[in-house]
Amino acid sequence: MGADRIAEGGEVAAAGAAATLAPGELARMYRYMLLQRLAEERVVALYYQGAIVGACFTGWGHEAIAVGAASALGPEDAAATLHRDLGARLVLGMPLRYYFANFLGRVGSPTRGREGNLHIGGLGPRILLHTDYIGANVPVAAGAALGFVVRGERRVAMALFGEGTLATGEFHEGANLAAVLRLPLVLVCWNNQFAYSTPVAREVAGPLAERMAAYGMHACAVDGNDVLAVYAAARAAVDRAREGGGPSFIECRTMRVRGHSEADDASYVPRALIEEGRRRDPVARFEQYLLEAGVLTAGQVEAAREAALAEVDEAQAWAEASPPPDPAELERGVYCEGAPWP
Ligand SMILES: Cc1ncc(C[n+]2csc(CCOP(=O)(O)OP(=O)(O)O)c2C)c(N)n1
Repeated sequence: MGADRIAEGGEVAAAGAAATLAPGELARMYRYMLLQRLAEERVVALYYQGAIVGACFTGWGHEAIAVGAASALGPEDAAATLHRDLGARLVLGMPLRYYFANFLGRVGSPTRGREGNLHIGGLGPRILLHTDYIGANVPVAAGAALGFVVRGERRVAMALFGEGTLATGEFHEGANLAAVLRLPLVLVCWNNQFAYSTPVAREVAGPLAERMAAYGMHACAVDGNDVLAVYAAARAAVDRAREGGGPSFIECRTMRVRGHSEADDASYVPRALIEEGRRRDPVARFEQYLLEAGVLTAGQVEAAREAALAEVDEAQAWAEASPPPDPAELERGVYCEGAPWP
């Protein structure tokens, strides 16, 4: 099966997507991209103030991928997200309050303040538990897709992950199983050029989409900084999966414009690459598109930004009002409480 390629930049697909989306849906995608950006800017500021108890990761520059991909899912579909996918979780219904409570280590988070990072579970049926072990969220999502098929549900599972995932054994097992069983699975890869400090050419030989087409699944590459291109590719893949057409792989090309975490200055990345990535900022690009296409006025853009900032303020204040965990609770939830069997 040859790679079902979308032209570099995904302009044609993006234009098609824009035509099918109502202005309200475009504005909704913009709102989630703004929320991810502003919430992460706030958490980075809190990190440098010493208020964050763990490591600080962001999906800065990945907003188009997280929001574009998740927006293509139906109301019953599920996704296995990772550390650059805050926007996807928000689209799928995670309250922003949980994001702040988890980073601030407060009991209001689903981890009850015992995880100062992004490993938040218990977020309802649409968001699969964050699997920190790189590669492992692909077989988890493939298993969810298999469960949907076995139960006769017309649901689709999605996994989002970095290109570093393609160098793991778990990725191969999950992708292969999905291709062989033609599972309703959509693999969304954010190729941000580096897996921590390893450049993509040292992780995977050859174009990613060609490799994935050889697994026996549909594969394409899109501009990951263009939310409409990501949405168009994801929407086609979700529709195909739901109709029994099997799994798809979407390479979303982008650039990691910060370190792996805030503890990393990314000194191993050529500055020109980072600067070029920042020039292609997905939030600014979508904002410009919405203005030029007459979807939003400058006043509406400003209002959207103020509303998103107010949501961020509210979520942070809610988390700060939540107490830190009681040390007596340390072992709660670690081991099985009560007998799970009769
Ligand atoms: C199996 C495994 N090895 C190492 C790590 C530590 N680790 C977390 S993220 C990461 C880099 C992953 O690269 P990529 O998926 O390309 O995403 P990036 O974080 O570079 O954007 C590493 C090595 C891990 N979580 N799991």
